[in-house]
Amino acid sequence: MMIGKRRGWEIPEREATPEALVMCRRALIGRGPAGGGVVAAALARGALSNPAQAQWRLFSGGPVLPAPVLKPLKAARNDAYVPGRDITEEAQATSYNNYYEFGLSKAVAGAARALVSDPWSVEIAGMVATPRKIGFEDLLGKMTLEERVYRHRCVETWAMTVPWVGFPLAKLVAFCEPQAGAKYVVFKTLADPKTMPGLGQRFYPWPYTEGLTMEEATNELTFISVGMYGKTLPPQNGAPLRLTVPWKYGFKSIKSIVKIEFTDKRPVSFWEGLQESEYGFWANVNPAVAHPRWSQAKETLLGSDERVPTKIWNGYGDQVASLYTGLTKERLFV
Ligand SMILES: Nc1nc2c(c(=O)[nH]1)N[C@H]1C(S)=C(S)[C@@H](COP(=O)(O)O)O[C@H]1N2
Ligand SMILES: [Mo]
Repeated sequence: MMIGKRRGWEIPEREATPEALVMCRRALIGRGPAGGGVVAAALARGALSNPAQAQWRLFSGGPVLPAPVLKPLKAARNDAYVPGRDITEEAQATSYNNYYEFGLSKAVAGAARALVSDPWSVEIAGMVATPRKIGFEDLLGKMTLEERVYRHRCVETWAMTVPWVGFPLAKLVAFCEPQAGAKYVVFKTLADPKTMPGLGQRFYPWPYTEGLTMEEATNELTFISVGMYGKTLPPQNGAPLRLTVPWKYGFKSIKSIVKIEFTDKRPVSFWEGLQESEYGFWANVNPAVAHPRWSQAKETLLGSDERVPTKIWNGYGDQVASLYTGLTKERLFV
């Protein structure tokens, strides 16, 4: 029997089947060689047992790059947000990741070192007073940083608790000066085929895209993270800036943002575009609503064997439940 702490990457497969697995299989069957040709060929050779593994092997063939130097990024902790559970060990939160642009494995940290996050700029587009680009350092200069400890819940049923450093998205929205008619904020991740091997997998609707309503985006909880554990973000966690939406499943928390667009049309998110029946636009955490492949009743805390009950809105109902009153026709969960 195993005693003591389980490392994040040792979570049993049955509890953490990659989100991508079914997508891959679908792509292989549905679109044949056009979509997953290389993977299909490897499978045909009997070299690999499943598509996710196959892709990871293909992705991980590159040279080992040096670890990035993270800068200290201290900010006062905002004590209004009490996580109610222990902070996850930094080594866990930075080594068990989802970042499909760099591979389907949880061990993408090495591959993600190829990400060039300096220099970086963010495009502000769509229904705003003045469409423009802003450099990451310039943007930081306009924001006041704080630390917030939030719970994170992935639909694959693992969870973590992280001290993020950043600023409320509401501040960035105000800086963007959206027009009165804007209803949604859309975010896009960098899509660089030279550094991101996942982009070779064309059946994925790159770039990774996510969206929130203006009400969600300006809720006090919604956060832009630029650091974690008192340092700048490591590439695998979405350097140099990523969204953190703690009451929604983790896939809404889009990494390495290069574009923020305001629109009056609801966007189609990355996972929604792949498999609408499994991943809706709203994706709010609810233990009572199962994902077709995983019950959402419980979660495993990274670094432990513990399975703990999941809370509706991931425990953030006081701040966000009111956002959804009246939306009775919408599929608010998964
Ligand atoms: N661009 C991009 N953002 C992404 C993902 C991704 O694959 N690509 N994965 C999402 C998922 S499914 C989760 S659970 C979280 C994981 O964040 P972490 O690796 O920092 O824990 O990032 C989200 N943001
Ligand atoms: Mo996730």
